[in-house]
Amino acid sequence: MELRSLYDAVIQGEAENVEAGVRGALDAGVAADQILTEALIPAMAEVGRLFEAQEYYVPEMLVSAAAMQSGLNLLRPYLSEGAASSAGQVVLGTVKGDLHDIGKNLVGMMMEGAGFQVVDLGVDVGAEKFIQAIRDGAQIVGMSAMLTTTMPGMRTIIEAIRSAGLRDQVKIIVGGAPLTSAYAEQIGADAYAPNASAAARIARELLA
Ligand code: B1M
Repeated sequence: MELRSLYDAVIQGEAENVEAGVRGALDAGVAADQILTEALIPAMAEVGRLFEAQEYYVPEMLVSAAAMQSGLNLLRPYLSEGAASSAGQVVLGTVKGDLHDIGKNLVGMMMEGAGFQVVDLGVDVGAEKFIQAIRDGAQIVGMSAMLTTTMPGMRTIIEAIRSAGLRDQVKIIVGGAPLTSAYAEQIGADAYAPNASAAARIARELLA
């Protein structure tokens, strides 16, 4: 299957075709990051456009997201390839009220690929769970938000980490489509990462 058909299969939410397409592309020697950046990620951007145009509704977005996730699962071993084991421990989560997890999952895979041990708290995560993870040894906190309504929750979490006396023990990276580096600075994060591979690179730099 060509990358164009894989792109279409994500938009149509055809998980089986996405899996077959990813396997076929890998077998044909296409690099995992090319599959990601030339088919899967642009397909989800198109799904977002269709949603805004009211051609897609939440159920279609969900089906496409599940198809994308099936493809990502197959890419995981390739994206995590060569991982050394101890760059540090990262705790990741999508903030309270927000259920988008594909970008966060991708960040987790790239972090694993960069040698980090990743503790993934999932979606809809509040301050308490991040704080516990820091107490359990996380050196980097990575927060994702995809909604303009949930991104202020990042500031709340950073303030709670500070109130718990833990702010100096961790580096905090934030990301997600509505975020900017100016916003990251404004809420007191250490860094903003525009994409998953930047997140992994920045995490390494912050701990260097
Ligand atoms: Co929703 N959704 N969604 N959605 N959804 C968006 C985000 C939206 C932009 C669509 C649109 O209108 N064009 C819009 C937000 C508008 C806004 O806030 N201004 C939106 C909306 C409105 C909603 C609902 C409110 C819809 C409704 O119910 N009426 C609802 C909210 C639910 C909730 O969270 N409480 C909702 C629901 C959903 C689904 C559940 C159906 C599904 C998510 C399923 C899932 O994630 N398991 C979904 C989807 C799929 C999308 C779009 C179409 C795709 C998101 C995605 O996975 N992209 C999205 C439109 C879009 O983004 N264009 C949209 C692919 C992914 C690889 O990219 O997540 O951006 P992304 O991650 C990137 C970077 O952002 C970055 O790295 C990744 C790439 O390398 N990154 C980080 C992300 N996190 C990072 C963390 C880091 C560093 C980098 O450091 C820690």
